[in-house]
Amino acid sequence: MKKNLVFIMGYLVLIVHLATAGEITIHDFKDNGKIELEELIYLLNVLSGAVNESSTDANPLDITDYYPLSKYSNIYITWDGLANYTRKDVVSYTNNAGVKHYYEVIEIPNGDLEWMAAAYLAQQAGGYLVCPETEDENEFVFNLINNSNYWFTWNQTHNYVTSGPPIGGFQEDSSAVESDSAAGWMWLSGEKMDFTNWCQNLDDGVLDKDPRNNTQPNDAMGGYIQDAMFYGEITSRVPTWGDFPVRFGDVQGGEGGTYYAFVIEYNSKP
Ligand SMILES: [Ca+2]
Ligand SMILES: [Ca+2]
Ligand SMILES: [Ca+2]
Repeated sequence: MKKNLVFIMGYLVLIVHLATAGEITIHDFKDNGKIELEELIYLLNVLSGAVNESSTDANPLDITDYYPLSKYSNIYITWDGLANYTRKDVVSYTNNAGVKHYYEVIEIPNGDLEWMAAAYLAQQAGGYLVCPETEDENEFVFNLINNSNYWFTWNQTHNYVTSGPPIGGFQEDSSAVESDSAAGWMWLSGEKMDFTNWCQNLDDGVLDKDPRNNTQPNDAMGGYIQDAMFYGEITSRVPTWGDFPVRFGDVQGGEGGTYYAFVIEYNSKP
C-alpha cells in the first residue's frame, strides 16, 4: 500500500518533469510492460542528475549503478531480514526555506548494518537515508538522534571517539575525486551539497579529548577509502560529520565499529 502511494507520488513528480524535460526515455528494465518502483526511482535519479543516462550501466535496477559505492558492500537486505529493529514515530520538520519533510528514526539495537544497507532499507521504505542539507535541518536531525543508545564509542585504541547514525551523503566513486577527500560529495536526495558540517579538530579536552587530528573529511587516513558520511567522529556527541569507510557499521565484515539507529527522510508523508 505504502509502495503504491510512493509510486503514485513519484509518478506525479515524473509527469511534472516530463512536461519540462524534453525527450526522456522510460526504461522497462524488467521488460514486463509495467513501470515499477525501481524503474521510476532510476528515472527520477536520471532526471535529478544523480545518474548519468549515457553511462555504460549494464543493469540500472541494480542499486550499485546509482549508488556507486556498493561495489564495496553487501546491501541486499530487506526489512524482513533485519532481525531486531524499532520504527519510531514519524515526525515532520519544515526547514528555513519552507520545505516540509518527514523523519523516522529506526533503532537497531544489534547494530551491524553497513551504510549501503541502511540506504537500501530507507529506499525500500519509500524514502532515503536522511540528508540534512541545511544547518537548521542538521540541528533538527541531530536532536532526533542525540541519544547514547544510538551511538557507538570506540575503545582506547581509537581514543574513545564516538560515532553516530549514517547520513545520506556519499562521495562520488571516481579516481578524479579520490585525490581530494572533500571533492565530489553528493546527497542521496539528489540535492546539491551546499551546506557542510564536517568535524573540525578541537583538542579542547572537553568536546575533543582525542589528541589526533579529527578534522574531516580525511579519506585515506588508516589506508581505507572513506566515501560515506556519518555523524560524530570526536569524543562527544556532536552534530558534525565524518567520512567513513562504506563498510563501517558491519561488525563482521567491516571496520569493527557500528551504530544503533538510522533516520529515513521522506519528501511526503509516509
Ligand atoms: Ca533533507
Ligand atoms: Ca583531536
Ligand atoms: Ca574520516
